[in-house]
Amino acid sequence: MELINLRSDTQTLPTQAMLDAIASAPLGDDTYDEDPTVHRLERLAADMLGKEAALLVISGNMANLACLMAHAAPGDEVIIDPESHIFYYEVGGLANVAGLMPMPVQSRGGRLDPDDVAAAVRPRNLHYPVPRLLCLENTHNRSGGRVTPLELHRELCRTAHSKGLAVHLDGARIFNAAIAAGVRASAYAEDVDSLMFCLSKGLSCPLGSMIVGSKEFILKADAARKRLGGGMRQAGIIAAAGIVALESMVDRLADDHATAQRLARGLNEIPGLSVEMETVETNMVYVEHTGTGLSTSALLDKLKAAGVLASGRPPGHFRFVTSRHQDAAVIDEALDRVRKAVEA
Ligand code: TLP
Repeated sequence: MELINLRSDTQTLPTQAMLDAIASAPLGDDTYDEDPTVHRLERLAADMLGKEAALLVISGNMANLACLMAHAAPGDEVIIDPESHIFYYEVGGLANVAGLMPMPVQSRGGRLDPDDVAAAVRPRNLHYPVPRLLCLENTHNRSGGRVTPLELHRELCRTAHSKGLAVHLDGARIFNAAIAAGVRASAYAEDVDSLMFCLSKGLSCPLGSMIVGSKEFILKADAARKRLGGGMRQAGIIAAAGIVALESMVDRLADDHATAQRLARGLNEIPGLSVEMETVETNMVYVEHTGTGLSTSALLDKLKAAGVLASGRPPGHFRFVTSRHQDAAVIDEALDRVRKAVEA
């Protein structure tokens, strides 16, 4: 029995077109700024997002960290949602590598309230760290891949800028957000000072993330990347797959949203499981399983034994993420296996 892997879109494998592009990419030393394939990818990414410049980074985690370091100095304050990936899942790099002070502001359904953000920016006072940055995340992972509508996003940026803060957007899945919102990804990039997105999630690259911003900002992010040990040499082998992703894998993300809907509807028909349909806006499905009476880890073990992989979100929840590896037939097979596992 082949496992159906719905743990994350980070688990996607490169396409044949990517492997072919990797094999034939012209290469050079990127630290000398001489890799032509990296140049092509960085130009393409900057143009697609409507920014002056772009930088290829090895991971989303490093890209976020390099942006934090480029925006703020140790001791500065960052307004950030405690449910954001940067706060929750990046090993505290914000504090222990960038040396920044988090000022947590809770989002609801992945959406920050501009009034909460404004209230969190304290006036200058000898006792306070200097607030420098607002971090946003779209789509928002821990709320189930939810989308911040463009109008709200713009208002948050206006609020931050009016208080003298820069804005960084963790747009690991910005193309999912843009497709769901029915706008171009560049509309979300327009008002932020930096945006990072991942080539390695639904876009299916084996690795790589992009930072986009002004030329001046990208120079600072480049220095931060180097300081973090992320300077690369013949990085064109990564960039070649990234070019294929940006040229041919973006529009198909809509298919992953459709399969997530199909999956969510089917899960709601399985006794003991429930999905709030309004939270399923992109390719993630957060499932409440308290009705099964099982702990999250016990349920995950059962699902695995039945041939389906999920990620735990205890207490009482697990997560499925759809990708190009699951069409409607695979989703139906997954639902069948989940039903049998839960009923057993
Ligand atoms: N998210 C992963 C895990 O780390 C949780 C996943 O499976 O969803 N920003 C956001 C919003 C992300 O979801 C992720 C990865 C990252 C940044 C980090 O990207 P990588 O894994 O490339 O460092």
